[in-house]
Amino acid sequence: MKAISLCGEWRMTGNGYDCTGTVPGSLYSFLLNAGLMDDPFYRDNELKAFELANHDYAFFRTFTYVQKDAPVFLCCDGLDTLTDITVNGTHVAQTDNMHRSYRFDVTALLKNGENEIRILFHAVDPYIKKLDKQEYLPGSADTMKGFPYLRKAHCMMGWDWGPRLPDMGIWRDIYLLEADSAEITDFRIEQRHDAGRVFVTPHVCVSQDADVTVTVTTPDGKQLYLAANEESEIKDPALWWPNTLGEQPLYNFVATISENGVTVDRVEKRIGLRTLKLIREKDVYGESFYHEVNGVAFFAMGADYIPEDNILSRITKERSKKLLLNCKEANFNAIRVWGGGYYPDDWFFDLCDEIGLVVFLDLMFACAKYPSDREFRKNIQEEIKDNLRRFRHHACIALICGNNELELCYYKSLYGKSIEECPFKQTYYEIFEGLFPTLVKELCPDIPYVSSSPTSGGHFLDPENDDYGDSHYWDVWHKDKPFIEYRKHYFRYLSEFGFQSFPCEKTVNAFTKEEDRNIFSRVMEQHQRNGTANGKILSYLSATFLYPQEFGTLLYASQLLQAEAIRCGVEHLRRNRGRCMGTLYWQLNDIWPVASWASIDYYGRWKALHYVAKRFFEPVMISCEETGETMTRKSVNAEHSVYDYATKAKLCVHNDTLRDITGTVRWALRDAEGSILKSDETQVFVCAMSVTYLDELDFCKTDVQTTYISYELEIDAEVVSSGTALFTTPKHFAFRDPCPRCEIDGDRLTVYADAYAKYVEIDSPDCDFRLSDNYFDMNAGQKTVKILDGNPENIRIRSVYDIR
Ligand code: BMA
Repeated sequence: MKAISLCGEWRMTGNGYDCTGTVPGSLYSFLLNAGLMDDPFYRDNELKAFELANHDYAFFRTFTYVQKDAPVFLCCDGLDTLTDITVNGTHVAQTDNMHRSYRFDVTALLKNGENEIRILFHAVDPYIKKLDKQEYLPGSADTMKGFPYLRKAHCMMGWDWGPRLPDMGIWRDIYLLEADSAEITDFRIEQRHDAGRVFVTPHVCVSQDADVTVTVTTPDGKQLYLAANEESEIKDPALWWPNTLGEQPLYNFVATISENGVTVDRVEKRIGLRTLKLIREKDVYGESFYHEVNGVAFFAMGADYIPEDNILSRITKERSKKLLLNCKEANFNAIRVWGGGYYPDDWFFDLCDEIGLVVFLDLMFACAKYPSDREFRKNIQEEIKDNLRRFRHHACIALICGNNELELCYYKSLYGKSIEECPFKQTYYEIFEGLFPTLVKELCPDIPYVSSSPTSGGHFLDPENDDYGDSHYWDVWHKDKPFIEYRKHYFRYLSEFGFQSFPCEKTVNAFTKEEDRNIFSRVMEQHQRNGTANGKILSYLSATFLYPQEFGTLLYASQLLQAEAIRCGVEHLRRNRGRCMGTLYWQLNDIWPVASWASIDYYGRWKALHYVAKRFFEPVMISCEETGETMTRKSVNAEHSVYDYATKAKLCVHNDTLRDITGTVRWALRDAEGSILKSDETQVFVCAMSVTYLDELDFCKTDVQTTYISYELEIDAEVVSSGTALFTTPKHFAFRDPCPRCEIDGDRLTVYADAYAKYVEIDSPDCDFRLSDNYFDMNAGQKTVKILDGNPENIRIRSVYDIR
């Protein structure tokens, strides 16, 4: 088998444009690189860019080919989306699914010498509009009408955090394949783990008789020969573990086939030796829902991932690597790939294997009703097969999920008809509870499947039940509930919950002019896609902080609200470890510069939440469940002139590591200066993979406006986790000016504060840098952090005191 690449330089014409560009590439990438369009992310340029995509464009190139006596296939790993393909003027095929890999026989069409391939891409908006007029398919209202008709990443057509930029083009590899020999048509490695021993069976399928060889290179570089289609033992197996639980050793399997002693085809798969199960067993609460790796139940900690850019060719391995390493740095062990985007590239899964992030992987169906015809069914069946085959071997894949929120949307009659009378019900069963689990069982029997996220087990049986399956909880945010509302729930595995914030000033400056820098300006609202979100941010702000006079302070305050909300949820659920076994917050990243639920913005800048996540996902952590006057309030908008509160604090030590720990917990009740009024310390022992509560502290109605509690956990003479808690809202606390300042010494940055300082932010308007910690609380004194990258200059430090 010989592959001849057709990537590289192509020409594109249409709508009066004629330019060249690089494939993989698209309408927008070609026009941007040729200087023929403005940055679609700047101000409201999205509208002009949308208009550009309302025309058809032809992508074409010539190539030299030397004819041989063998069949030749045109292989397209990603065509986005509606195409007509011709080779030397003869029509080859029409395609309509960007998620599929197509293979067409072009043997009879190629000639010796120069050939031409031409792919005509059709505008999607008129196409889906027309179909939608015939039969309306409801779905997310933020997305172009009719989007469910098209097998194109839904969020390219708009979402409640993404613009409508329905780009088109050749977004993955395109090549000719000369089938002049036998071919490896399938290669799957089955594992069997038995009392510490590991056995593997490499299943190799070939197109015709040939000699098959399978080798494996172990993580320490040894090469072993294995028999194809037979079980062999891997001696001294090095097991793969998620981040923070162990190492990520990988074994490289290679299947080769030869004819007359010459290698004619070769396929490589890198795997990790592990068992990774989803445990769903009836228990006192309902039914468990957790991952078990190598027999060990672990608490999943991470966030939901969306595509990193609207212009797909800009999503590179280097860029994803940076993002995923940022997840590792924030102590993630899991990530959910959300179903409204696309199936990630091989290298995305490679990175998750290497970093140790277990992947909760949605199939690409989200918030919509889909067509019920046979042709659509066939199309998605091929799509799922292509993709399962491509990524099923990865160590990181923990779970395949049929869709995002379909069961929930229909259960809640979000799209009109109640589920009883919904004609889509039958289609839903057939696809998500019939076809897909069958395909998963057939192609990757070891990977657990769930029909939807969230679900309580399928079949429209109360998908919102906290005690069964995974949950999406949005009452905090979409229903304006206060943060502490999280404490009323004990989800089994919370795979979505979120809170929006604005990106920092540097990011806002990149897409605005000075006159736009007001959150209600036309440009800022263009970059805020959740209709009521700005009002919500202001409402939560009014419940929490003083009114910020400056635009930049408002952005900062919004990030603290977000960090505080998610911290409140995660710490509570980690305190209930065992009953709850996972928190994946919505959302990790952005597709463009925007106000959103992300913890890392489009430019890769960490919002306060990402730094705070690093602390609340720390495997060994101390947290505080405080009760004070804020905690008894009914809702953010409720009357709060009368308080009925207790001032108590329950400290909890979390140990999500495989070893037991002993340490010292210290707490202090302090005044606003940071001076200690009362303090104590106690020894703790916490078993591996468990939590321990300390006795409740009762401060008997201490003055909530002038006192707060600080707490820390010390292990082996090192403070490994610490924090502070107020007994009132920050806006009602009598903060003193901490006069923060700092000194840099090599890669160390030391902050000094004269009084208690909450959510200390160290940033610069002029440059980007990353620190080992930021947005932390300080009792008066000093704190040193490490500069991880960048060169901090013109540093500006602020804290909650400055929100006024
Ligand atoms: C969830 C997601 C997304 C959405 C988010 C915020 O339910 O699945 O559809 O962006 O809510 O509204």
